[in-house]
Amino acid sequence: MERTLAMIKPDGLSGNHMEKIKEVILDSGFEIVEEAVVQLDAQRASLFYVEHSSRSFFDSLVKYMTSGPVLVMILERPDAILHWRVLIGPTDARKAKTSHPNSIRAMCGVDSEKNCVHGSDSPQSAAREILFFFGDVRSDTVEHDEL
Ligand code: YYY
Ligand code: MG
Repeated sequence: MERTLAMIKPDGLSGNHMEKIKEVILDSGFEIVEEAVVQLDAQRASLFYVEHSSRSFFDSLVKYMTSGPVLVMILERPDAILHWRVLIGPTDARKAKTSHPNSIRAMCGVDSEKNCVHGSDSPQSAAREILFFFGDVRSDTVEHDEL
């Protein structure tokens, strides 16, 4: 089993795409282990995307990510990280609409900034991003073993 961090970004929530996205998630064999609605402030959004802090789009990205609440989820299934990345499609939603028409970003994204959803891109970023939003989440088995 593997876990990844998925997020429905502000335009995804305000555009009422949540139900459809959750349907895709469950139909694709993921379990939603944890979920939370979070309002990011500029400091938290900047920290989440710190690897992009020198990019020209950064200020605009932070503004977008703080424009409304997001839904963060821990998703679990075999090969969760890669599987979720494939489902969401390319970063630029305009490109997704032509090259990956069945992807989530094609379905509900707008462009390379307002792309509706996020997914961790590696085991390292999944661990970091799950910790970022949910703290030290452990499986029931681990907790049981520690008793
Ligand atoms: O992982 P992914 O979200 O597909 O793309 P990244 O290259 O990691 O960029 C993170 C985030 O930054 C992207 O989801 C939107 C924003 N962004 C942007 O606003 N403009 C770009 N040209 C590239 C990325
Ligand atoms: Mg990325």
